Amino acid sequence: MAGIDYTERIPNNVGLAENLRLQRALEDWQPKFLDWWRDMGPHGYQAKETYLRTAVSVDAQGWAQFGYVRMPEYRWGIFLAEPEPGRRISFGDHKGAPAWQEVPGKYRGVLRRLIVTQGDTEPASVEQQRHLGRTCPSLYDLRNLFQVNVEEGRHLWAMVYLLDAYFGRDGREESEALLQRRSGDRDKPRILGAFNEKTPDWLSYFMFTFFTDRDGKYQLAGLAESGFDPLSRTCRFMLTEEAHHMFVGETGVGRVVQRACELMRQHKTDDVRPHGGIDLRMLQRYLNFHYAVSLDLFGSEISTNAANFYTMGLKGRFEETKKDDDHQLKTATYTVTGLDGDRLVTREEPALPSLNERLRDDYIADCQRGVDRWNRVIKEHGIDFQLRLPHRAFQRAIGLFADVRVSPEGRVLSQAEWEAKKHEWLPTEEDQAWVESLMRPETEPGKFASWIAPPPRGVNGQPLDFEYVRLA
Ligand code: BYC
Repeated sequence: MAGIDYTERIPNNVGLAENLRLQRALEDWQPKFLDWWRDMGPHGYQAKETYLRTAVSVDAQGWAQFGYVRMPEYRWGIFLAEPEPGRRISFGDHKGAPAWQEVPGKYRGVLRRLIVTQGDTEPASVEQQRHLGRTCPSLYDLRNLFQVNVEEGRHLWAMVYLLDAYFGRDGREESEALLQRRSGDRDKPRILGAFNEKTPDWLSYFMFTFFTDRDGKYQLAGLAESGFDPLSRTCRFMLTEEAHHMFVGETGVGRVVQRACELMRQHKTDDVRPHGGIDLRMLQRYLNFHYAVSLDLFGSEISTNAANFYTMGLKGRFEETKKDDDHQLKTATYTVTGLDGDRLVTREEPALPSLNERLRDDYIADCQRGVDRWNRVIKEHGIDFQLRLPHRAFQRAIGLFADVRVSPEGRVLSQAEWEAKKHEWLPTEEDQAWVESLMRPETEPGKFASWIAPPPRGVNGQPLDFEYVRLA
């Protein structure tokens, strides 16, 4: 069961060969996916061989193998984590009942919406990143970008499988629509805000994979608790792949920090720009932007949707089964930050509608751990500077703080104060122009652009000067 059948047109461990209706639906969708990939996938590299990992089983150990692949020939497939025998729903109104193997009729619409929202982010991120190849800081980074891209493509397959297998005709229509919306398109945008922003350069990309892919981790973790067992199993396997995406973000930003520190020490200056680096204050502005956009992805602080998803047993908390409470939360409360006039205050709110905020809190703590690791690098260089996560109310577009201006320290500001200061807090046009000017491709094996330190080791035990992408 753990093995994946690669002799089939669509590799899978869901017994596709025995389900002809589903097989036909997916085989019909496959060429449309490939058309989308060719149009919207990594620009300029479709014919190049890249050293990629492909899932070969869903075991915790040894689930992937590495080899050269041209991206359009990547074996996108459908892989679910092993079933847990006798699994029961662990939260909400149906707590204790056997996990659903079919969609519960009364929750069909809500569940479909959740799956579509999740699915929509996957192709969106590929679209956002499609022009990055031509400015890669190294072949190592180029390969990591393409690894992330093909896996986001596979995550789209994961959601399309659920739609086609369990939602009949409207599921198939949603599968088509996932290939028709476009990141940033005025008429057919992607569903969630962050996925319509541009990822114009590699600094933005590393910030995106650190902050926005981490939202993916927390949302997938909530869906992995779902009472709808096929969703739970597919999300559990997606999380295995997701870990690499966050590795790319954390080490990517970490290497930019390291390079800035090296240049600061070497040239005894805070201004590393003349030496081809990205200075720490600019890095902080990029961090502020990506963090705020990613906080928005958790939805409103007080949300009846979130309460319903939970009560219905569709989306749980992070590590739901490890929590020691009644898993129904009807009388529980949760501390939520809100506004009282022009002051930020905390209040006890009913726990159920506060579940978005609770997941956001788990996420913030995780982000902080990453920022602490970057700050350790700065400290090790003897530099007196710390990167900081801005206040959760800073620069928000969704939820309680969408209509106020708040400083990174958490002070509510007048519009005039905001206008006077925002260039210190968010990437300026000058910053963007500087970062853009650094984006020159470095494609010689083992070489790295001026603004980023090499990683400590290569991919899968290969040396740093390995030919991770064959450009010839
Ligand atoms: N932008 O009660 P509310 C990933 C909508 S990332 C635009 O506040 P709710 C990945 C919301 O849809 C993980 N619209 O929020 C990362 C709702 O609209 P409807 C993606 C937004 O519903 C990197 C209305 O506002 N997965 O995997 O409690 C690379 C009121 O909603 C936004 C998921 O998100 C926004 N930021 O929670 C690749 C999991 N926020 O329905 C991949 C599935 C809210 O009234 N989604 N709205 O028309 C969910 O669990 C929930 O839909 C949300 C929102 C957490 C997103």
